[in-house]
Amino acid sequence: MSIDDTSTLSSSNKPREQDHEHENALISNLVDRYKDKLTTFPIEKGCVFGSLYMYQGFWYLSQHKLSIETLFALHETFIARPNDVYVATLPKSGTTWLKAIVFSTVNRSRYKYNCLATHPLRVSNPHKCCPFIETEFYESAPTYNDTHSPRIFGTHTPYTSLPRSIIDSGCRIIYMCRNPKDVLVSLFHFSDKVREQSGDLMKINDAFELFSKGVMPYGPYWDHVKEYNSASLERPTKVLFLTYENMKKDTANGVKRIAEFLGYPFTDEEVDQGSIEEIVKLCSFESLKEVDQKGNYHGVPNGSYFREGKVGDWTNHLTNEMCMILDQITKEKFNGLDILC
Ligand code: PAP
Repeated sequence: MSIDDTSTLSSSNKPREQDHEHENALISNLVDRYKDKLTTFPIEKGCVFGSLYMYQGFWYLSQHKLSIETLFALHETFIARPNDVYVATLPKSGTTWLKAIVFSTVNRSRYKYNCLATHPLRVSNPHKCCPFIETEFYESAPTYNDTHSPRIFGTHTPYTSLPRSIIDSGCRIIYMCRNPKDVLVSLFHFSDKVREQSGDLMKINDAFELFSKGVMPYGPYWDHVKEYNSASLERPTKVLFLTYENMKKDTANGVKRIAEFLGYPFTDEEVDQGSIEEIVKLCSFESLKEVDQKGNYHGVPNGSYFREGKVGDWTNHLTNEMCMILDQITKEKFNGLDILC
């Protein structure tokens, strides 16, 4: 299958039966390989797909594609290339949006805007355009990374636990963080969507309790954000630190910064032709949500990745007490750091 065949890609948004079987076989194999190692790790009830295990200070799912087992396997096998680009986030911090922006910015001369209808982001979820390092591991079908350079990957893995070659080969990493209260609310709704079929819905109080203890996939929230923030201060040409809130405030400026950081600055001619605005529009919440209606991504129900897409929706879901507690934790953990706007 050619990765540029958009008709095939469009249908590949829906996972095929044989893909599931292939993935399940690989997951079982890894679970079996690392099961003894896991017995020594702290374990907690998770809020999305089952239990979480603590490794190197962070919580991971198990028996899943984005899991502790996959991380171990990546540590053994993953080889980064110096020109790779990594989009790093905590879940629900704007991963899908950032992937879309990076993909369309880097590939803007490959996919011309006069062919917008066939642009990969008009037929596929951004997760399909920029696979997670963890899911790439399971892919049986080709991805854009097989034919495009630079390769663009997503990852939720904390900075210190990234496969060593990502740091050593000097790859560029773009990190986006989001206000913890919006992350909690977004995660809560996402987990409800995923749990809907089983009827095992979670209460916001329970989600809050877990989140404030740091228990979420790849959490604690504060430690994850702090690690990437400090890496961006130590290695500013290699790690760019962005916030969801600033991106919302001025998306065009964010796109410009990303392009410059990655070494793909917009020319004056491109700016005059409205190239930046085209990318902002192509990656807008409305545009990505419309494409998402056409199929689901890896079995997650339609619409799960595109709910409100706003700053401050926490005001509609969290009690005053919850907000005060989260604000206090954030103040203590981010003490003296210029992280959230
Ligand atoms: P993931 O980590 O599971 O991939 P991620 O994309 O990080 O999820 O987060 C989803 C959030 O980003 C959703 O937030 P909400 O629940 O508060 O609505 C989603 O709406 C938001 N989002 C997705 N695409 C965009 C976009 N283009 N612009 C702004 N927000 C977006």
